[in-house]
Amino acid sequence: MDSATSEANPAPAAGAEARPPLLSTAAQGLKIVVVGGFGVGKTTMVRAVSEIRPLNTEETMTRAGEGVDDLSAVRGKTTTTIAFDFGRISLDDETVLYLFGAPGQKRFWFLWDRLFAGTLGAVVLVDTRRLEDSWYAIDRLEAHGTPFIVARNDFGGPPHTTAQVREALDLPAGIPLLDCDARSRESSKNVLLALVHHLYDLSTARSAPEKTP
Ligand SMILES: Nc1nc2c(ncn2[C@@H]2O[C@H](COP(=O)(O)OP(=O)(O)OP(=O)(O)O)[C@@H](O)[C@H]2O)c(=O)[nH]1
Ligand SMILES: [Mg+2]
Repeated sequence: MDSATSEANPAPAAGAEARPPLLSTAAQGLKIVVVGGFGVGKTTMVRAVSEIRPLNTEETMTRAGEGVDDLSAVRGKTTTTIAFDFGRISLDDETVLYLFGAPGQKRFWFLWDRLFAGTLGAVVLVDTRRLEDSWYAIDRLEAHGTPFIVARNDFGGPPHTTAQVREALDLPAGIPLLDCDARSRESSKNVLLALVHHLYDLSTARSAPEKTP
């Protein structure tokens, strides 16, 4: 990696305003993390949906990473996240999501536990060509008790059925699994909406009065 931190943040996604102020009606801010293995599209997703210019801590990958980083499935990838990505999206007049994209390389995984502090929910991005790369993310979230959903990012991998992906990830039936294209604002926003609905369902189930036998 180069020693200089990249400050070349790209412009917000097409359709996003340059820097809209936070709505005065915004009543709840939810911290959400996007996790998953190396190069599954975490930074891409935060960039695609953020309505503010996203903060990215990207470094150029150099030959120093040879033999350490497995680039076989991410040919053409030239940068990697070394700390985290940050973005913001207003889902409606009241709900604002603060998005944190985790670094995917193993040597930065020690940062994850800090990143999970105060997190209400997570998106686990997976690439079906290498599902095993996202096992660690699921393990950590389960250990933290952080609710999550899984989004299958479309890299043109093998056409696994949903059941096959669930089995490979050992995913309980109650955890939503959906398809997405992290490069698309609309598709990524749908993933975040699915997560918020999942969080809402979980909190409704928790607050429902227990049935007496
Ligand atoms: N075909 C395809 N390519 C994608 C998709 N999402 C991201 N990419 C590409 O995949 C590469 C990796 O994306 P990143 O967003 O850097 O992945 P990351 O998970 O943040 O990577 P690390 O931070 O290094 O772990 C980039 O070149 C993206 O343009 C997708 O849905 N389909
Ligand atoms: Mg990244």
